[in-house]
Amino acid sequence: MNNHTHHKQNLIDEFQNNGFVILRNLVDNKKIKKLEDSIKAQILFHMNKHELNIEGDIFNQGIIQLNKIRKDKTKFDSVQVIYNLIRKLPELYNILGDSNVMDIVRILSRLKENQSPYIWESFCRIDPPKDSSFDLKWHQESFFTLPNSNSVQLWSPIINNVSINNTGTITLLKGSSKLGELKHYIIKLKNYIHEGIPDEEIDKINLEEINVELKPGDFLFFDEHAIHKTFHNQGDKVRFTMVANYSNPYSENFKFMSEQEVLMYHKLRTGNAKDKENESYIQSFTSKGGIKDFSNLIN
Ligand SMILES: O=C(O)CCC(=O)C(=O)O
Ligand SMILES: [Fe+2]
Repeated sequence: MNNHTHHKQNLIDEFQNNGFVILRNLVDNKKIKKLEDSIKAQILFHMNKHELNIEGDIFNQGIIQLNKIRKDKTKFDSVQVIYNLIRKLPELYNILGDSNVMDIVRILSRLKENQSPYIWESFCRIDPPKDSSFDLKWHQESFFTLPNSNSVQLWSPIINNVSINNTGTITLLKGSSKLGELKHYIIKLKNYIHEGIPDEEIDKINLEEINVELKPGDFLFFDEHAIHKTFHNQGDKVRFTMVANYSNPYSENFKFMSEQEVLMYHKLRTGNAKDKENESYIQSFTSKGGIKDFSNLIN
């Protein structure tokens, strides 16, 4: 393994004690550069579409300008399109399936050498500066993934380094994975609703907050019970981060469920699922998903 003098047992111990591990320079820079180039081509294409000036800092200025246009709902939303395209890029899959990444995930998930994890979800977040639209509250990933899949979460920047002051970053409560799963609630934010742990509960826990600083090539892996949130980007560059969830299909209670079934399962077990005011929010998921009856289409 590259520069990782990390012995297998040390890595497991660190992961168990802290709830996360950081591996620096885990993936070959050429692979990262290929993904960046592929993203750059998309940004250029969309800047051209909106007749924006395409000189200078394409990654940052391009996204910042396209994000401004996005606020005008009458205009074509290029950021949304770029976002959806990036998550399906072969260059992204190439990194998420990289053999060094797989080695680490296998160790942390206790998979055997011939067993592979299942990628529950993967995407690349794009967080432009000073835009709080999609800020997340404290949460654990076990409330968003396949139940009983003992998953490991990957979080890693591309293009720009991430730190609390420059781009905002992910913050974890050290040792929080040992607490097991905490109750989540449907939390309504200004622009956005998501399931999370109320701040008052976090104050009671009183664990050290770790703000991770990473550069492209560095990878954070955390336990599905590690409590985390991302801090708002107060800087002047865009935060680009790869996010993936590796679940373990060899765990005892593993049961495959569709995306909609999983969303529903978690929403229904939130602490305030039964509140009248959350009824329509939950209903909006039921109507889209669930097990559909196609019997009327047969014969
Ligand atoms: O980057 C983000 O804002 C999302 C981070 C997160 O919650 C995760 O990767 O699990
Ligand atoms: Fe998360």
